[in-house]
Amino acid sequence: MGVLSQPVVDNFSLIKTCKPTSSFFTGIPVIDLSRPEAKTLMVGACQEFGFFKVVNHGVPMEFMTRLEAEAVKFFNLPQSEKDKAGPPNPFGYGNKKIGPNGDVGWIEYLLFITNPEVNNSHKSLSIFRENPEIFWSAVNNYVAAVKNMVCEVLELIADGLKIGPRNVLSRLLRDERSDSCFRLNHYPPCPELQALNGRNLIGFGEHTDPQIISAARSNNTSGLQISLRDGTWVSVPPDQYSFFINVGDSLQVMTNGRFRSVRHRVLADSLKSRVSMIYFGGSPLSEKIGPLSSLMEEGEESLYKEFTWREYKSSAYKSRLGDNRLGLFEKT
Ligand code: GA4
Repeated sequence: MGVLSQPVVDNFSLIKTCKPTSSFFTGIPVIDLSRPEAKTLMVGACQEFGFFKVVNHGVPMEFMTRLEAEAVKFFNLPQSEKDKAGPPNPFGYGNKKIGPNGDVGWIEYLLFITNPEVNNSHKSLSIFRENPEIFWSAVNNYVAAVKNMVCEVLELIADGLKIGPRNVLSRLLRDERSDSCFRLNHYPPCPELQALNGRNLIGFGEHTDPQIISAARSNNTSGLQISLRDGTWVSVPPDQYSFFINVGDSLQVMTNGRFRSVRHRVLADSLKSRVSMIYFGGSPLSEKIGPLSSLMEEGEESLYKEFTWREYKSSAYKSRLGDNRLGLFEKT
């Protein structure tokens, strides 16, 4: 893929920078979905990192390349055309502004709900009126395949945790009321970066994902970083053929803190465009998010107050990106 055109830079002094970090981290667990040890390795990875890479995932490469090409086509449109698909409140096209509370980054994106029955606002995005079918079929094929793969991951996790039923987690994503969403991100190259005394520009600031689990695929450009248990930031080597899975806040709560909702962020590159596509698997809005009873040891108490996904989500949308959103729900 070629380098995409750059959106006009009005003011990037608002966008944060960070110190350059070392080379690629080589310790990210790689899980082969076709191997019998996958479930055990996954549980270990969710406890230690809240993050792992999946290979042999069964999602056709063609779905990834087709959707990437559609995304590139969209992000290459003139700014005035893209703006017609915004603002993202919460779904639609966004440029630099992330969420409703003043966060900004070196990014433009499209955000969608994946269950149009829940909210079909995105169908009316004017930008797609002329030839929406090709775009939506690329999105729908990709999302359906990734959702299936993520459900398989959640079933392996249930097996690995030795809890039943096997679909105790995946049923939440398969539910037609599942409140899942999907985003296409474009991090344009930022040549001015070289002038920042070697500092890096933040594309998407550090945060944890509020949902149960997320699956990200990007082109071959680096930028994603995760925070390890000791707080150090490490760079994830890009791999366009694989998926990176993140544990979200909801799964941390459902495992009563056994799994770690991983803090992550994306840094902009001075020369290369980064395009990523992320599926966020969330539960139905009315679902109570709490520790799975089958997992709790005798006498073990929940670390969290009771809440529904609706309550957590509404609290998340009142927060800043980098806030510790679960903090409000921890028992004192
Ligand atoms: C982080 C995970 C997903 O990208 C997202 C983000 C959402 C947004 O971009 O609108 C949020 C962010 C995310 C967490 C806190 C709130 C909401 C921006 C923000 C400041 C789509 C999501 O569900 O939560």
